[in-house]
Amino acid sequence: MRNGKRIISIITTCFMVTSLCIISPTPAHGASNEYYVSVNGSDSNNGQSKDKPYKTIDKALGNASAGTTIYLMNGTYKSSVTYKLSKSGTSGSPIRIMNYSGHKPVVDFSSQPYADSSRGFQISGNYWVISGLAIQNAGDNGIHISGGNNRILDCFITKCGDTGLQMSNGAFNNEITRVTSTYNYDSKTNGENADGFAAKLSIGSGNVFRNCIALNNSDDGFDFYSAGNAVKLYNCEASYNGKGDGNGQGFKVGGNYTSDNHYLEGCIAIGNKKRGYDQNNNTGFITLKNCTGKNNNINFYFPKAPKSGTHKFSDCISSGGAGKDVIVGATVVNCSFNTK
Ligand SMILES: [Ca+2]
Ligand SMILES: [Ca+2]
Ligand SMILES: [Ca+2]
Repeated sequence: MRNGKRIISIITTCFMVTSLCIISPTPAHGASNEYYVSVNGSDSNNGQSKDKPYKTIDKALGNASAGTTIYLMNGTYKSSVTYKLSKSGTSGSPIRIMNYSGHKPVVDFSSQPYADSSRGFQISGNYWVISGLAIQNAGDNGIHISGGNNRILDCFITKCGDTGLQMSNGAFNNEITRVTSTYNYDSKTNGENADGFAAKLSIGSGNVFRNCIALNNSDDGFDFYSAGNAVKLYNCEASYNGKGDGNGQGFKVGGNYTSDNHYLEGCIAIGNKKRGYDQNNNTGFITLKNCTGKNNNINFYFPKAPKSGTHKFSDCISSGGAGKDVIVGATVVNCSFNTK
C-alpha cells in the first residue's frame, strides 16, 4: 500500500504541476514580439493579433527588435521605398518577416524608380529571416544583402530591374534556401546586368545557396564575379538565362581574376544562352560534384588551370550543347564531358 500511496502522490503532484501550467499566464497570442500586417489593417491598431493588424510593413519594422516576428497576411503590399533592414537580431533571436501560415503575401515595388538605389529589401544588418514572400518589380535588386547571418527561405523573386537577390560589400554567412529568382531584367541596359542570384563584388565567407532556382533571367543564373571568397551551392538550378545583351551563363563561377574556391554539388544548368558552368577567369579551383549541364551553348567551360591545385570534377554529366566542353587543370572522376 505504501507503494500505491506513493504512486498516487506522484500522480497528484504531476496533475497539480500540469494544472499550474494550464492556468499560469502563457504569453498571449501576439505578444509584443509578434506583429501582424494586413492590407486591410490599420497602423493605428496595436498590430499584435491577426484581428488587429497593422496596414504597413514599415509600421511593423519600426517596432521590430531582436526576437520580433512580423507576419504578413494575404494581399499585395506596395512600396515605393526600400525596406532598409539595418537593425540586427541575434543568433538566438533573429528578426523575422514571414508569411502568416498558409498565406501568400506579395511585396510589390513597381512604383519605385528604375535606379540602382531602388532595392526592395536592403539588409545591412545581421540575423534577419525573410521567408514565404513573393517580391517583385523592384527598381534594382529584389533583395540586397551586405550584412551577415541572414536567412532567406521559400521566397519567389521576379521582374526586378537588376539581379533578383544579390550579396555584395562583405556579406557573410548568409544562407539562401528554396528561393526562385526569375524574369529579372535590366531594361535600360538591355539585360546585361540582371542575374537570378549574385554573390559578387567582394563578399565575405560562409555564404550558401541551397535548392535555389534561377530561371529566365536576362544576364546570368548565378554570378560570382570578383567574389573574393568561396560560395557553396547545393542542388541549385540555372536554366534558360541570357536575353538581350545578357551574358547568359548558368553558373558564372568567377571573374576579375580573384581566387575563389567555389563548391557546387548536385546542381543543374539547362539551356543557358552561353555556358552552363563558366570559369570566367577565376584563378582558384572549382569543385563540381554530381553536376549536370544540358543543352547550353557549351555545358562546361574551364579553359585555365587554377593557380595552385586542380579543379575537382566528379560524377558530372554533359549532355547536348552546340560546342564542346573545355576542361583544363582538373582532376576528373567519373564524368561524361564532351571534350573530343
Ligand atoms: Ca542596377
Ligand atoms: Ca553581364
Ligand atoms: Ca552577371
